Amino acid sequence: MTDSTPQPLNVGLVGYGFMGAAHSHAWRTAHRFFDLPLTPVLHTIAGRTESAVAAAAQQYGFAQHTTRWQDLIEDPEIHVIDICTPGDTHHEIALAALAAGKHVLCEKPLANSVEESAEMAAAAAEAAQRGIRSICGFSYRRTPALAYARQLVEEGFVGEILQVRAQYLQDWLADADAPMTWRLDREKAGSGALGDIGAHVIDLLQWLSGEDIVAVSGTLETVVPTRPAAGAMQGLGGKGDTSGERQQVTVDDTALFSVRLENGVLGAVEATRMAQGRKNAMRVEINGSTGSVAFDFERMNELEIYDATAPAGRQGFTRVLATEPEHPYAAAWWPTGHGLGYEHTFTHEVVDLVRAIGEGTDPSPSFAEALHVQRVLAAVEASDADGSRWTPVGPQTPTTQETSA
Ligand code: SOE
Repeated sequence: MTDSTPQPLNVGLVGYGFMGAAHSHAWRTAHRFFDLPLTPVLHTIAGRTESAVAAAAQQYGFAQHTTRWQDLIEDPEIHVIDICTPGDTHHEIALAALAAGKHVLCEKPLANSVEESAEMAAAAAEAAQRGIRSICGFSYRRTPALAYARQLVEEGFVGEILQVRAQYLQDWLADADAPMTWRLDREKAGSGALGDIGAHVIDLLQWLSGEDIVAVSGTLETVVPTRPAAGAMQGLGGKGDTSGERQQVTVDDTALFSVRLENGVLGAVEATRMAQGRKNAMRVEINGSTGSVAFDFERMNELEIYDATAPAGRQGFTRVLATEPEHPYAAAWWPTGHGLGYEHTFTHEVVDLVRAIGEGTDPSPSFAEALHVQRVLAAVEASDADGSRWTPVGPQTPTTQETSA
């Protein structure tokens, strides 16, 4: 009788913030809801501060913890390195992990520059020849409704794509006294809304349409140039010390840009953390000759579809509840209509990575795909730097009251 128990897949995770928590939940749940060829084990978590990483190990369920990420690379028992730290550390950790023969899950954006991303993509391609798998954490692709939207586009439901648009609207920085955080420091984060949330919708537009973005024209804006030093709260939201000095924000709060897809289609993209009232409104819409698909993450279990081939009297956007067995990933969870959450997209990301490792295939999005997202980010920054070719509208034409005064 052969033992069919799946072998353990020991995970070393770097970072214990928001993404560390989300990824840990994914590693804990993936094999409990999906049949996997390997069983993830929360082996060791690494973080800079002994007390914080010890607490995270306890809270997230890791057997061990360390303040040196290098310990994970050097531990022969660890099979996967999961990078959940700010973008300025991705390059060093990923290159070391791939060289050591560890599979890698790296949060988005891949790195803080095209140069770093290109080196990571080259290292990942070389490692794949040695059976080492790597994936970049564009987790929204694994929202059932969005994965279903991609199926519809691939099947030709929308017909010829005519136009695309995407928004990623948050408001956790709309308060000018929201404190400084690493996400507002270019050295740590690489960019602001553009790379943090804009990267998600850039990836989604390319993935859903099947077309790379080949040109952009854009503008970046830092709406609030200084902020109070970080108080008790770090990260998203919370109040800083408003009595003390204010520190310089070195990234964008808002990014607005047009995109040209490889097939010539035009699109509009907006990413902002100033959209008062919009908490995590990540929206994407694909308009085609025979139909449209539209998604809003704040209603993440729903996909709106428009069938332009339906009889005229019955045409209109239909709200599809993406909780049927026919919808990607949905069958593993609850009966129809019960819905999933943000955290499930990370579980699905882990499921696809573990299956790829077990089957010896390369998961998507690859580092090469993530490198192209990085190129789009850099192109938007370059477009903004050249003044975005703003055309002044010209002097206001006086109203009749003004002329008669
Ligand atoms: C902050 O804007 C953030 O946590 C992003 O960094 C994540 O990638 C996104 O999923 C939610 O918002």
